[in-house]
Order: sequence, then C-alpha cells, then structure tokens
Amino acid sequence: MSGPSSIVEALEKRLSPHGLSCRGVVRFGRDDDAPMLPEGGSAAAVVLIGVVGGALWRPFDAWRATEPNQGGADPLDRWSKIVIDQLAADLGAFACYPSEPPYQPFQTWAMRAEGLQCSPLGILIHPQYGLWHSYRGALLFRDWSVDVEPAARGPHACQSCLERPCLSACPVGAISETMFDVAACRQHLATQAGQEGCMVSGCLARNACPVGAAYRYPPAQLRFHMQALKLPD
Ligand code: B12
Ligand code: SF4
Ligand code: SF4
Repeated sequence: MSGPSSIVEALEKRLSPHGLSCRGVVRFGRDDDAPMLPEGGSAAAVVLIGVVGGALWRPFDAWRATEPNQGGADPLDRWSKIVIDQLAADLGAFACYPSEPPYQPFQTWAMRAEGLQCSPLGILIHPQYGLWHSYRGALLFRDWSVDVEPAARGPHACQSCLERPCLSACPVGAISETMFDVAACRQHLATQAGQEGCMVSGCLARNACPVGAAYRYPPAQLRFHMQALKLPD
C-alpha cells in the first residue's frame, strides 16, 4: 500500500494476528462521491481491510471452533465484524462491510487504492495475488491528514494471458469476456456434478488462473466460500 502513515502501521499490527491486512487507502477529494457517515457528513478517507491468500483461515477457523453452533449463519462475516468493529471503535473510525446493503463500492475503491483491474470473472486481479484476495471490511475516517500517493497501475495481468484458461474451465460456460452467467452457474452447482465438482474444489474458472497460484486458498477455505455463496435467483 502507498504512503507511510502511523494509522496504517498501527492497523497492520492489529490486523496481522487475524490474518488480515490493509489493502490500501483512498482519500476522497471534492469531486468524489465520498461515502456518507452514520452520524452525518461524508468520509475524508477509507482504509480497505482484506485478506490475501489463505492467511485468515487458521485464525478464523480457530475462533469458529470455540463458538456455539460454529459461529452460526455467515460466521466469516460475524468474525470480521467482531475484529473490525473493535478497531473502528479504538481509532474513532466507522466500519462498513462488503456484504451489507446498500453495497459500498469496494471494488471501485480497490481499483483506486491499489490500481487493480477487473478479470473476466468480475473479481479484481492483483498482479501478485491473482484472484486470491478479497475484502472483509473498511474503515471510514471523518478526518484524514496523511498524504496518499496515487496507486501505480501496471500492465493488466489478463492482457498478457494469451490462453485465458478461466474462459474455458467452467463446465457450463458461465464465464465469458462480457458477463458472468449467474443462472447457469447456480443451475450447475445444484446438480450432482456441481456438488461433487465446484462445490468441493472451488470455482474451476478461478482455479484455472495461472496468476498468483501460490496464494490459492486452502481446500477447506475454498469449500467454505462455495457453501457461503448466495447466488441470486
Ligand atoms: C453482489 C455480489 C456478487 C454477486 C454478483 C451478482 C451480479 N451479477 O452482479 C454474486 C453472488 C454472483 C457474486 C459472486 C462472487 N463474488 Co461477489 N460480490 C458482490 C458484492 C456483495 C456487491 C457487488 C456490488 O453490487 N457492488 C456495488 C457497486 C456499486 O460496487 P462497485 O465496486 O462500484 O462495482 C463493481 C462490481 O459491481 C463489479 N462487478 C461487475 N460485475 C460483476 C460480476 C461479478 C460476478 C462480481 C463478483 C463483480 C462484478 O464491477 C464494479 C467495478 O468495476 C461485492 C461486495 C461489494 N460491496 O462490492 C462482492 C465481491 C465483488 N464479490 C467477491 C467475490 C470474491 C465473489 C466470488 C468469487 C465468491 C466466491 N465464490 O468466493 C463470486 C465470483 C463469481 C465466480 N465466478 O465465482 C469479492 C471480489 C474480491 C475481488 N478480488 O475483487 C467482493 C468484493 C466481496 C469481498 N468480500 O471481497 N458476488
Ligand atoms: S486466466 Fe488469464 S484472463 Fe483469466 S483471470 Fe487469469 S490472467 Fe485473467
Ligand atoms: S462455480 Fe463452477 S459453474 Fe460457477 S462459474 Fe465457477 S466453474 Fe462455472
């Protein structure tokens, strides 16, 4: 992430035991559509908090094992809220979460914060981590005085990927250059082949990407995310 900041350094120290990390800062300018704060007014900056590779799996899984009912419904969201709400309270910031409607533009923020670009799957590809990273929350700050350098946007990883294996790996062709066919994916996942394939191994299109293969989620985490996936009708 760009720009040294004592807030960011303090955050990294607090996040790393949980397998989480700072995924960039966006400082909003006058022309930006800055997110509103619960107490009124708009945010001066947002710090993205996310996960890279399988780093969160052990801390999360250990927490889940101690919880009644294995953490209940959406345990990863619950765990993320416990960790990030506490940080927000300590830092005088406001937490927001990617799965909470109205959806905040996490991917737009990430493109700005780290110069990331979109893959055919609809998820952002990172030059080092490939498709194996995501966001667990963000901290909105009313005041932010630290300079944030604009993120460098390198070459798009997908442009130098000549074979584009993500486009041919899906057994029902749900991934194309232009869209993700949610209905085709949902129908396949409900079949026995889907239950024994993608639901166990993770999305075959995502798995096929050669970028950042070393950061692929561990098998238990891949299964967990597939089971947690709520595909709309
Ligand atoms: C709704 C949603 C979905 C829906 C998409 C429905 C649809 N057709 O639009 C469904 C349920 C299908 C979905 C699926 C997945 N999602 Co999703 N999803 C979201 C969510 C909650 C909201 C998206 C949104 O509307 N944002 C609001 C607009 C205003 O935000 P925005 O940043 O300006 O807009 C961007 C998106 O709309 C994106 N976009 C456009 N078309 C599509 C299509 C897909 C499939 C996705 C994922 C994104 C996407 O492009 C815009 C930026 O250019 C976001 C979290 C969030 N708050 O953004 C996660 C999010 C985008 N999803 C994510 C992930 C990881 C997935 C899955 C891989 C889940 C899994 N299995 O693990 C799959 C990917 C599909 C696949 N091929 O496997 C991550 C992506 C991380 C990254 N590296 O970019 C996010 C950011 C959540 C997170 N916690 O990090 N998702
Ligand atoms: S397989 Fe190639 S085109 Fe598909 S997401 Fe990975 S780098 Fe991009
Ligand atoms: S989860 Fe399976 S069916 Fe859905 S897009 Fe990925 S490969 Fe295709």
